[in-house]
Amino acid sequence: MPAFPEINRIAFEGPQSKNLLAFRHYNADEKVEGRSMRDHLRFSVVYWHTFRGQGADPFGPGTAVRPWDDGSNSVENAERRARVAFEFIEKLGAPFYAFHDRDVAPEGATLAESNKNLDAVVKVLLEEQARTGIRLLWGTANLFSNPRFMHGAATSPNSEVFAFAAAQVKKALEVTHELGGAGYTFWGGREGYQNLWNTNMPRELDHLAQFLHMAVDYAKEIGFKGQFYIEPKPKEPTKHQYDSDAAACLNFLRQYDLLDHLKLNLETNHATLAGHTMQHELEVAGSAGALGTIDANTGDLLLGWDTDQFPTDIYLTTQCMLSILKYGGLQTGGVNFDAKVRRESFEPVDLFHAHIGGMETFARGLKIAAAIRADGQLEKLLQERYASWDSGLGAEIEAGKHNFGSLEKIMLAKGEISGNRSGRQEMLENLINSYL
Ligand code: XLS
Ligand code: NI
Ligand code: NI
Repeated sequence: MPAFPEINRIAFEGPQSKNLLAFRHYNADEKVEGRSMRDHLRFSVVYWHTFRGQGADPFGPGTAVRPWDDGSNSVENAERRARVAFEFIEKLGAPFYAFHDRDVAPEGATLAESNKNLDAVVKVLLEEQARTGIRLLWGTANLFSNPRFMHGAATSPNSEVFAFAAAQVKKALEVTHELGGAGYTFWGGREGYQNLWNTNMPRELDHLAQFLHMAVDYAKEIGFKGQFYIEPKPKEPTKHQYDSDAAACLNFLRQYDLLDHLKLNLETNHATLAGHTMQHELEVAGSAGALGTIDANTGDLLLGWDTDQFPTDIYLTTQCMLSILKYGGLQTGGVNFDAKVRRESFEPVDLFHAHIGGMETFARGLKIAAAIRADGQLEKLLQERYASWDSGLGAEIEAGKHNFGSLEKIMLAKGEISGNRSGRQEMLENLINSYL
């Protein structure tokens, strides 16, 4: 029996449509800059929010109505839920999904039992992938919910916790490989500290790096060729997470010789929690050649935590897509909706409205970004701003033909610079608005 009997495959009906269960802008086959929107955006649905989120908050229990879910921790319930997940993703028309090991299958009393539960559900996932053609964007292991991870996983002061986490990631990698996953993500849920008086930071960082190297080695061993990602987030649940932002992650990866093996999975709400914009994070990752994939959501700037709302702001998605296109587009990565419906949107159909909104907002961002690029005015103005580096003194400096002594000589002779140009910030902001 279908879980969403009254909903058909969400169709592209064009900008004139008034149907709120249709796409007006996301037309999967339409080409933008020579690539289909499907391939540019590589939309992905997350299992944890969409199929496990109940809408609970610190002040009250979940509100979500999910008739297919009996609320039990049985493998049977998990298998049924997996079929429903694929019905949803197929009707939505998203080509990918992502999950944590413990989202899809219940944790058992022992590691062996947990692995067995996971294998049972993975069988269903394999069948559903084959039936629908939907693929796994990335897998990951939940190393933060179970109380054993209270002090962290790879950064726990308890070496047995490190070992348990290693065993769990080993299995998650095998499963991701079996499902043909395009990637594997590490989000350091509790890899940080609550209190520096009880924390040996350098030792914890060494352990985290060792852990990631073990993962890279094991991927090689089993022939998993998917892309590894590290997902920055500054805090929550810990007071400080080591992977706090793109720059901190890059520094860590470089220090521990991991830069060749991991790219970044950037999430909008994590960027804002870190005091940055998503555009900033994309530029930091992109300029280092480490822009891998994005967790598409948005926070509420009036609230101080990770609200993980669906993106609805076209200005934001335009910025995202401009940076993504600039750095060569998404390859192994995708636009992964790490987002949840709010507690008051408790009906199954709200899951469709939420995802349709996110997809539409990104589709518009993509088209606007492509229009900005095609027009070329922004690029031209940017080039002009740096024109002093294109010839004469600037070109000589870039070519390494100068030192402090030679530059001092030039400036002593000139006495003062010839003058600066306006940054034209308001004009550029107006220019961007003219495309929206
Ligand atoms: C939590 C993170 C998490 C990761 C996957 O804030 O966004 O959901 O994406 O572990
Ligand atoms: Ni995320
Ligand atoms: Ni998040």
